[in-house]
Amino acid sequence: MRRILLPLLLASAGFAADNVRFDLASKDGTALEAFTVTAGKGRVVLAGWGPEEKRKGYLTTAFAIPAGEWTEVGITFTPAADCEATLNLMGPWKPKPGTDNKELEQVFVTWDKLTVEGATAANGDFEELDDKGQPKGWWKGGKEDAGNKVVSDGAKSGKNAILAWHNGQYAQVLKLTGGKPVKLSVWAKSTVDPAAK
Ligand SMILES: [Ca+2]
Repeated sequence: MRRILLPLLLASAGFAADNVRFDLASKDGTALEAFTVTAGKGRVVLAGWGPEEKRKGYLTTAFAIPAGEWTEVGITFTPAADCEATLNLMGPWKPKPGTDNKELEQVFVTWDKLTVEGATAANGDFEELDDKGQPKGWWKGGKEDAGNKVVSDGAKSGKNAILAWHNGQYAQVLKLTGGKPVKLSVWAKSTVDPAAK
């Protein structure tokens, strides 16, 4: 039994130092099953919050990547039925000390080069911008001054990438086919050393 438990405990300790996160949630609570990490050091689990009936359709990830290096992170999963799911490129939930979890640190993540197998993602490279300078096919979440934005310096591919955090995301809706595995890969960069968290 100990041989099984020890690696689990170590994995759990690594999770506490995460600096990258994206979420994927089916709109109607359709189950997202057989999920596992395919790239990067991290984990994917069902949400432990929100309405009980929707948790089986809500995947949340946590990865620990080296600061300042573009790193591929990814997961695979299979939707139980046809559904639409919202992909949220964001950042880890990190409350500011002494705020009773009401205020969060802005742990920013730069994102680029999203590729999806088994479904179609729009503008995964963030190269197509609309007349407001926002990436086509994505919507910008959070308050107007949240600080999430397109960045044109040091992208992983092409010219543009996006900067996001927990309360300032970029999201898009993916149409998924029941029983068809989806493999999602995206590149992330963090300015925060995972060991510093
Ligand atoms: Ca790009």
